[in-house]
Amino acid sequence: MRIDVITVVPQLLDSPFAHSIMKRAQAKGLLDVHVHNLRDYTPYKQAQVDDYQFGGGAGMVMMPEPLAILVEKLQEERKYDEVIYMTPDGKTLVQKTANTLSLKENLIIICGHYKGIDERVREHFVTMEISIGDYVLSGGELAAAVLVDAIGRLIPGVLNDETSALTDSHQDGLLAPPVYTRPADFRGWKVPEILLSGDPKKIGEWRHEQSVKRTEERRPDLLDDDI
Ligand code: 6GU
Repeated sequence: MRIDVITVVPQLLDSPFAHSIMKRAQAKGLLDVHVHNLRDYTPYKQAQVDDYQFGGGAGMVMMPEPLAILVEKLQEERKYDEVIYMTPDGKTLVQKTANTLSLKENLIIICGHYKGIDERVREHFVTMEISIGDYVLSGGELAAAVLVDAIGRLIPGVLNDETSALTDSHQDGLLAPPVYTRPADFRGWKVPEILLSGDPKKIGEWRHEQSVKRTEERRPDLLDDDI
């Protein structure tokens, strides 16, 4: 999968894709992330990419032309499945969306900054608008990093048995069960006996019970959703 991220602050995305699972996904050739500095594509003087909003009001708006130039250039090079705009007024990201997007070939992700992007770009280029939760970030970059990570780790072949996504919280609509490692007795705090039993069926049942219990206690809303 190829992901093209468009931003006015590319430095914010230097680290998130350079380590751990995102690094491995790229090293394996399964994920190809390209971060573009929008300022390299503006036709305006002094690398200008934003301007005052019509009608007045505080905050700058990202101009349509640099975005149109870059998105169209990319679209001439290959076909994109989605042009995603990261915005707090988008649809809240959930695991199901990450699962669906992980099966795509090519994605463009636009990070908004300032007051956001000119509405005409949303109307004519953007196909999907995603938020990562009901709070406001200074820009879409950190949200884009979250989205790329959530998608990237699900690309077939990225995770192995050790890091399998199948047992993640949310993957089956439930929170993950508690996990333990050595020592079996730490300061008198003991690991649940059943996990030491060596009985995979019993352990599986216990984990499922724990998942349901945890979800009921912490996120009862998840049990009402039919996902
Ligand atoms: Cl996608 N962008 C910004 N700026 N703030 C957010 C967000 C996105 N998702 C939640 N808050």
